[in-house]
Amino acid sequence: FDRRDTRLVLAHILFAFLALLLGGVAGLLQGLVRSGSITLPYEIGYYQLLTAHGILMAIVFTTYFIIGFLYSGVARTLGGQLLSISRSLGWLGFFMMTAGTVIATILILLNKATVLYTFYAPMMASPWFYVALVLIVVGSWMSGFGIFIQYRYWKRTHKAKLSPLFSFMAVVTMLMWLIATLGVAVEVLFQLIPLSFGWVETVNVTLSRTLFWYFGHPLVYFWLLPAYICWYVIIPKIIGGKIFSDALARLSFIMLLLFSIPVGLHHQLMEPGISPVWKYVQVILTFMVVVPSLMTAFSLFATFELHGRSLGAKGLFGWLKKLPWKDVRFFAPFMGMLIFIPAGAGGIINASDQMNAVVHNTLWVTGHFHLTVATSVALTFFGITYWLIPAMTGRVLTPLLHKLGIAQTITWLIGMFFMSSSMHTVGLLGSPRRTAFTTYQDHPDAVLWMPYHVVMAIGGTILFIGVLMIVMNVILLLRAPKGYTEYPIGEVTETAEPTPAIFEKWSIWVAILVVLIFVAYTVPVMELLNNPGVGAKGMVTW
Ligand code: HAS
Repeated sequence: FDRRDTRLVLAHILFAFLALLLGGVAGLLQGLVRSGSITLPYEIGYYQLLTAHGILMAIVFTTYFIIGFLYSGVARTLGGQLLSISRSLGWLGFFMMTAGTVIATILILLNKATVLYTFYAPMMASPWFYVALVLIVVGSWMSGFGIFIQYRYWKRTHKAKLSPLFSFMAVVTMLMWLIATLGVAVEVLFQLIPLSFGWVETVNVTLSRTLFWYFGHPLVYFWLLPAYICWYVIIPKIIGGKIFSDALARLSFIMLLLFSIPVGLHHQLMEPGISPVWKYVQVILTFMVVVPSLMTAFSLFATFELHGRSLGAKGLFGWLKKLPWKDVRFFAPFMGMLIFIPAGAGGIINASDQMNAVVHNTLWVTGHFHLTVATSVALTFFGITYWLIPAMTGRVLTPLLHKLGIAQTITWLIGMFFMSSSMHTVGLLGSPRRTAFTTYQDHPDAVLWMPYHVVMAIGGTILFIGVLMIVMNVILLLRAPKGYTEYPIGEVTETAEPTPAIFEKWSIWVAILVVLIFVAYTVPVMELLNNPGVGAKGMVTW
């Protein structure tokens, strides 16, 4: 790697882990408050810590890690180094996002932006918090443009050639991000900033939530797709196998691009003001977005099984024994995949209207996203870190680091088992999400929830140890002995069918996506704009 590229990638990855550490402290504390184990000093609020936890972990850790990882893979697969314009855009993005993150974090710590990571109206932060969000979003666009430019240049200089799978997937990820963030940009610029500066008296609250979820659902796929890049492209190489099918992998990414945006209303199924017909349409589209994940599962099983059988594995599950269990680069992401099976099943439950009525706004939902983003995605990102840092810095992943990494993964799984299973269970018993310690005047139902909350806090404490372990491992990786570590990029099996060129006809996919978005959103948004009953004044939270 070019040293200048290493610097850019490392800056993103290390900033991500700093955010994980700070977010972890906030997460631990809010978990202990929720279970009634501690009371906070200096008038620090539960919701304040919850906001810090959500923003630092779900937005900052993920976005920085993703951009760093994508830049590394784009540099590696598209010419060996970044174009100087792409690198400059990467740095511009980094500094804009960092300025935004620092301002937002300070405001949250000052209790002037206690609006949770889903910052829609009517809750209202200091206007500067929204300005900070603009910096974060526009900064991430700059990084996206850097990736697009590198890809365009490669395509122009390699006429009629299929782009490397990694770079294709990186482009899909950033394209989806760009189109999805338009919704939140409109919300911030036309609703939240005018409301918080006092330029308008009221805003249309349901519209604010709809614009947020137009962005909020693809946000979760923005986290997932880089994990899928690792599962499709990196893992086959690490286990010594091959990618099952390039065409299938690209098709699943195109489907994720098309169906991850016009589905935001499945977060608003229980909300009045939106007609059931449009909720129904978006639920159908939600079930469409499940299909590429099922294709991913199929492809991964095929990769594992074909590889195992090529090594002589016998019986239905004999291939499992041939997987490199002692290699943390495989072990951590594999555990992420395994957990994604129940996590995804939980998502399908959420998306089903009647069952959503049971789980919506309960701790079940919190359990769902701690399995998806905080386990499947986080463990995959940790698994990537173990080879990415040494590959970028010219160091080796020692046997000791493999062991420490596996210990970290197991700690994470144990913590998450306690935390997430009690969240799912107590959610089904009706315990609300996002509520500070309360027994609702000793109501028998609420008293019944308390033991689960204590188990959640125990799980959260184990997870915090997991955060400390991964941060320690990152430091050890930076100081590992000098040497060579491979950047693992898989090859496709010889028997796979050729990839149709249509997958790279971006204008077609973007046009279909725009049509789908208009179909899914035009009428509900028109209805909301014409509904005067949904205006509200901002609720100042500070
Ligand atoms: Fe979700 C709420 C529906 C996936 C994250 N979701 C959330 C929230 C977050 C989140 C953060 O419809 C809360 C937002 C908030 O604060 O209010 N979700 C879904 C559906 C899916 C889904 C249908 N969610 C995710 C992913 C996330 C994520 C991924 C983060 C990364 N979700 C919902 C709904 C709500 C929701 C409702 C709103 C709830 C409410 O009422 O508020 C699907 O995409 C899931 C599809 C996944 C699968 C699994 C495929 C399995 C694979 C692994 C293969 C394993 C192998 C290893 C090969 C079908 C690919 C096997 C080895 C062996 C040895 C067996």
